[in-house]
Amino acid sequence: MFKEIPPFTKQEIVDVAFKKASRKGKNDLEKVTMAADTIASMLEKIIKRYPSFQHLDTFQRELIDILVGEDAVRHNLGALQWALNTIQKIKREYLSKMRKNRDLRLQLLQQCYARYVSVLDQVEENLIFLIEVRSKLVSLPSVNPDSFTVVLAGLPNVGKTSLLKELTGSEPEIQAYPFTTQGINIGHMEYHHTDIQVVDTPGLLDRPLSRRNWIERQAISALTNVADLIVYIFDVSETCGYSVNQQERLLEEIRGMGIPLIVVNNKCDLGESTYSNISTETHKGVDELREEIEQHFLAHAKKIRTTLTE
Ligand SMILES: Nc1nc2c(ncn2[C@@H]2O[C@H](COP(=O)(O)OP(=O)(O)O)[C@@H](O)[C@H]2O)c(=O)[nH]1
Ligand SMILES: [Mg+2]
Repeated sequence: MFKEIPPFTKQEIVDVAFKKASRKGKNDLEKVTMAADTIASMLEKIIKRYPSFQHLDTFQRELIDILVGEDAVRHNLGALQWALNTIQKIKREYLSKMRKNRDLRLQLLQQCYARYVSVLDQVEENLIFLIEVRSKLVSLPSVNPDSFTVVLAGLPNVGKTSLLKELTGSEPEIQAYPFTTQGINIGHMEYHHTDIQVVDTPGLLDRPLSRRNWIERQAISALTNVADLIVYIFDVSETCGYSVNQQERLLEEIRGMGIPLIVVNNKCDLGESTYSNISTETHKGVDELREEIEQHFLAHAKKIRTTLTE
């Protein structure tokens, strides 16, 4: 959807518009008209192809707001709309001048072109900003807002990615998440033909929140807003490189988010704990975990049905 936004720079617009006018405009009046209309239609394409925020799902909308700010996008699109209107006004002004002063037509044409360029100069920065926004939007992950969403959490190397593969039986689809270098991994579990989305978030729910900057906190908040269930993974064998104590502290933070939570101990082939024990290596406990997730899904689906029939 965001790919359809044309990444026009000021120079491109100038080149295309004047080339077209000089090739196709049969006289100076036509050239003034053609250049203006080409500029206007290129600006309009950018404005129109930006999706309106109300039509985006809340996850994407939140990400855009964190990344670039909804107001900033609106403001920059507004500048393009101003340029479009101003160019059309200049066009009408010069067409009328040219009709009155036949002898000065060539001079007026040059003056008019210079004014078009000067308007575009004034929105050059806005065009650059919008191209940057576009490139960020194109790489946004698409989490289906209608699916039940399970988010995996736990310190690095406890086995989140391994568990995602176990639960969803496939290589996860890695999508860019602009707040981490590693992206997020998304897999799908099916339950009676209904999609359950499992999301692994390297670099996000694997470190204490207290050490996060504002942007990262926002990114985590966007993610936890779509989470219907969190599976927190422990590694009491500590082969992940973190102590049980550190893992308990992160668990407490995640518990504080108030999202339904399942806690498991992975790598039980190396060490068992009082939490439900699983091992992605020996597959122990994985089916039971899948069933527990399905129970949460059913309870959630039931809740949705009761709210719908209320
Ligand atoms: N012994 C053992 N090793 C595991 C198990 N699950 C994962 N690992 C290993 O732990 C390491 C980290 O796993 P990974 O899934 O990448 O962890 P993540 O960083 O939380 O995504 C890898 O070397 C895995 O092979 C398990 O159940 N038992
Ligand atoms: Mg991983």
